[in-house]
Amino acid sequence: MARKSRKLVVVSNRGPYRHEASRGRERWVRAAGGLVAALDPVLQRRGGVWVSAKQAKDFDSVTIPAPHLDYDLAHVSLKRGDQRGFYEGVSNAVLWPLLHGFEPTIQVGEAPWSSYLDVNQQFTDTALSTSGPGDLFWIQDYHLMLVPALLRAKRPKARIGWFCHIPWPPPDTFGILPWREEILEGLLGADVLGFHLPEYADHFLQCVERFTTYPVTRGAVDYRNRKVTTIAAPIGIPVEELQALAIDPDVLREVERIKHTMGNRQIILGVDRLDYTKGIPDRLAAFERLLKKEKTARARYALIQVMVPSRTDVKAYSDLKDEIDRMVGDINGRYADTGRVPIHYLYRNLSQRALFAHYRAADVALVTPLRDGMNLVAHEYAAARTDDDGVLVLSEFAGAAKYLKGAVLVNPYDVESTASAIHRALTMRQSEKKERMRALRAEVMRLDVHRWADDYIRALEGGT
Ligand code: ADQ
Repeated sequence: MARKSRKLVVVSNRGPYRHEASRGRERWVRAAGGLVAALDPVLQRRGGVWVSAKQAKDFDSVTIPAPHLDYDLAHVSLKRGDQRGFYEGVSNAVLWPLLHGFEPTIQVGEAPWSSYLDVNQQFTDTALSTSGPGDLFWIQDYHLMLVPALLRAKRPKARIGWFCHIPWPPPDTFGILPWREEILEGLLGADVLGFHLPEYADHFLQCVERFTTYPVTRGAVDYRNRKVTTIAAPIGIPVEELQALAIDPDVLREVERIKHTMGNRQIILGVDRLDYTKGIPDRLAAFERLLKKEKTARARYALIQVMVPSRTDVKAYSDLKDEIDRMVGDINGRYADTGRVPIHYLYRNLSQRALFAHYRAADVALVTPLRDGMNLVAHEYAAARTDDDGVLVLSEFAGAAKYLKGAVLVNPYDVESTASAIHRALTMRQSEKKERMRALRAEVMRLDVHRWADDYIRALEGGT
């Protein structure tokens, strides 16, 4: 495959693959999550190197050629204390909730900021050692917001981009951070800062105006004789590859098996990384509401909730897992009949094939986060429905809601109206379903991830 001349150096906390070797056998396991789902196909097509933190079972070496990958992997080895302070203490306990606007849960005072600094420096060192002059740096997400300026200090002429996979809040929320100026200075080391929505980019620029003295004009910051541009670059999925997967004969056989297992009930599907931003308890409450108010619902509808474990060492996440377990048990206990339970609950990572069989089998997909940068499950569901069937019920607080016009939009905090929206989706006329799904699919195709990456990289290369 033809390679572009400038090497792409992607830098993110979590890498795309975990290398597992035990008893002489090697296995590469792809990480679940939106960032990897989007960037892996981009690097597979373009080549380059992906720098990420070493996971427990990864190789120690700096650059590893993985047999099935068209790009290299480079690892940063973090000390356990640094990993805990940077990842759990700052990134997960403070930055993640704050940037999503979950202010009351944030414990800023105790956060080990020095680990965040150290780890950002280590990522920078590895990125420098795996690259040469003229390469393009593309830093990902809120874990690494100081890397752009640290790279700039060593390579003043480099082209450096950063992409924010999650929302960016207004200044009143961002301003809670004691390190707000350091973070803004860190990011302003980049040439291009990308966000899913124009609204997030505007919020960022408002923060620059509020907390620094650098002038902002027409979407860009004048920063020490450089221009730092912000762009709205909505992420997508590799549509062609995923559409092909959705009509693979093995997948279609699995679709039949799933439908058969559910009897003649309509299937409602939820697919999420376990996270409090995804609104899973509120969704379960809405489903329960539906079971309660529609007398025949338990005979007609079933919910399949697939949840991939995430940040399992963090207390807020294990507490949430307990809450969800309890709710599922409670609802099933209340509404099950012998041989028929309302909620089928799968707590594990599914293969892409299995996931797509579920999308294809589902009459309704429930994507109801309380706040989400974009949400690629919404895109994947539409890509899977090459049959123009199925209805997407989508939270108005997901970035995807700004783009995916064929969805039924809901306020996930409003349990009653979410229950009504689910019911409406389940009983929608075929002609309306088709019309909505066609509109949805057209939009998902327009937002293809390869186009997202091409547009971003063009901006990063300076429009050349
Ligand atoms: P995430 O919060 O990880 O990403 P999202 O965009 O919803 O979220 O993507 C989740 C990905 O994980 C999807 O590709 C999905 O297929 C996969 N997945 C979920 N459950 C799974 C399971 N049980 N088994 C296997 N795979 C599973 C962050 C932001 C999002 C943003 C992305 C990309 O929070 O808002 O859309 O980055 O920028």
